[in-house]
Amino acid sequence: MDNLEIQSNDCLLIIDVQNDFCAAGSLAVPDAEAILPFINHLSSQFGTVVLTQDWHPAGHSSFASQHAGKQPFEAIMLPYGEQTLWPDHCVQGSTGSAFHPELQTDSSQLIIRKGFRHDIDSYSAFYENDHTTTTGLSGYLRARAVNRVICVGLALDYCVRFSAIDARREGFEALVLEKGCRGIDLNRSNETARQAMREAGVSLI
Ligand code: VGL
Ligand code: ZN
Repeated sequence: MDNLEIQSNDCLLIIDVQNDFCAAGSLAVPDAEAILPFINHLSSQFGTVVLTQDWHPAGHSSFASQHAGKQPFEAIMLPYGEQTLWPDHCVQGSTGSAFHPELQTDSSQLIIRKGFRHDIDSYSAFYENDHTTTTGLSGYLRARAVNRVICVGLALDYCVRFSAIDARREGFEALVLEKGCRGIDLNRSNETARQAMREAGVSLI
């Protein structure tokens, strides 16, 4: 693959490739299925592969349906800061929360579920949106002597963005392979995300 030589202490982090973020899902990311062949080809080449799964209880606080008078994609203030509101999505155990049926999951060793606390959303694979509550992923990666985290998945401008930036914050090198990502792109958020990632020292390939 262009510009990337896979090393033994790399981790491939495959973010939220779930039905609800794909066509016919409740929070469909444009062109999401296009990333599947690329990700499947990549994952067979890494010694460490971690999947994340957005995993909300019904009635989660990030759902617009829980806030009177609010519509999806509006923002509100929660105790930990600003939170964008979403359509109900990735409810634990629902079809929408399952991995896309064409995602090859056999070569992964760990699934990090996130967003399972009713009152806190979690975009990043490392920290919930309060930027304090950890998912435990850094400890796992350190214990496996990982030093580079290579990110792909959905959505570029939310969960991929915050995961890659937190990987840097945790002292890992972080790369985002754009060919393996698609964004929601609310108010040009794809470009905002690219800028924020570059400023944090994430390499975009
Ligand atoms: C995501 C919005 C809400 C994502 C998850 O995976 O990027 N975006 N929940
Ligand atoms: Zn979510």
